Amino acid sequence: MKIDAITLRELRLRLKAPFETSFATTHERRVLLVEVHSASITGWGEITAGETPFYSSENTDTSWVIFTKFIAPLVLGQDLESPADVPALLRPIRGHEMTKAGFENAVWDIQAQMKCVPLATLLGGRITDIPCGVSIGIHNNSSELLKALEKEVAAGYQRLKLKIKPGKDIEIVAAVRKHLPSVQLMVDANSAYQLKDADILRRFDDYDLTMIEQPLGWDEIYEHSILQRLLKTTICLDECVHHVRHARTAIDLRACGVINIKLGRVGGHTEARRIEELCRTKSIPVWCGGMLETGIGRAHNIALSSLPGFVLPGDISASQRYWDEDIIEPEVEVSPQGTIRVPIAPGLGYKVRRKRVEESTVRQEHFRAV
Ligand code: OSB
Ligand code: MG
Repeated sequence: MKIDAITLRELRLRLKAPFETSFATTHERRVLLVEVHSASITGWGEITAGETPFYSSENTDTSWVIFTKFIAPLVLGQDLESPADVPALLRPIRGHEMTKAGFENAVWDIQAQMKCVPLATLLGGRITDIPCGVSIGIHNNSSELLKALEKEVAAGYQRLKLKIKPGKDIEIVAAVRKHLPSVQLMVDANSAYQLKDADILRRFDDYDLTMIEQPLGWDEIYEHSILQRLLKTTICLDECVHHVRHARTAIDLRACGVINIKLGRVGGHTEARRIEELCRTKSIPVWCGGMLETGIGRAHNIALSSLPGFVLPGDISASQRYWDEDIIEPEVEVSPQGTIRVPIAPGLGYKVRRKRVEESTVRQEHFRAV
């Protein structure tokens, strides 16, 4: 498939409600969408970088620069045999996984459409209804938090993930556990603790959490291996894992018992599949994380989650939890059992609401092969 042209857009999309983590509060997303044109087919990808460099070094502004100055010139006019060739093509660019993934995933969408199969099938997916959880931002009012959690459980979501930070941790988890004694519950610290906080983190062992996500430094696999020996609760790594070699290091050091695979953070479907396969062979369960994506990023997450290693509920929830109106149709919906049906239409399996995309676009650049 020849890469004939690309359109890069920045969209502004207001979240239905602000989302607070240990590192930032997001009110409005600045999302970059990648539209790749090959002959008469259009594929879509989303760059999942945040607005700030507080989750990872990438952010909307660095992604724009890396894409326009380095990725577009490298890929335009290339004739690819497979989307799995994209990582080698982009290898000269170090890091910037989320930016690369925006392009690579669009190429996967094109390949699935060319073969007239759902993207999930092209990736090797077998799960037809993926289990879903929700990620709940830090709340300042605990009765509001409990109400929000009840609502999610009533909607069917199979597990709750609470964002935590120092000072907003043990008491909150204790209150939630008392209120919802049997729910699958986990916490995500987004690297807000240090090894010297091990005594605090050990107190989570009393609340039957399915896991604690990324308590320590964003690039600290080794210290997580020390912490894991001190905790009963399973550690799940998020920020630390950018490729399959990080995953292998973490597993071999016993730094975690679970890995959150985020498509952007690992550079796209090719690397995500490698990590899924490694984890499956090593009996490490995985789940698909989220980055407050629009429907396009969400559709890619759903396709990825159909792979057999994705046995735990992911942070993939309904469009309506994030947006008044998503940019795809149908919007992503969750069944009363807390599952999302993997679409069976070719490609991403959702239509892009072009009008909504265009209305939300604040800048765009078009690249054409010469
Ligand atoms: O750590 O998983 C995270 C959102 C932005 C940045 C990091 C994270 C998150 C989430 C939200 O937890 C997941 C979602 O619902 O998209
Ligand atoms: Mg996380």
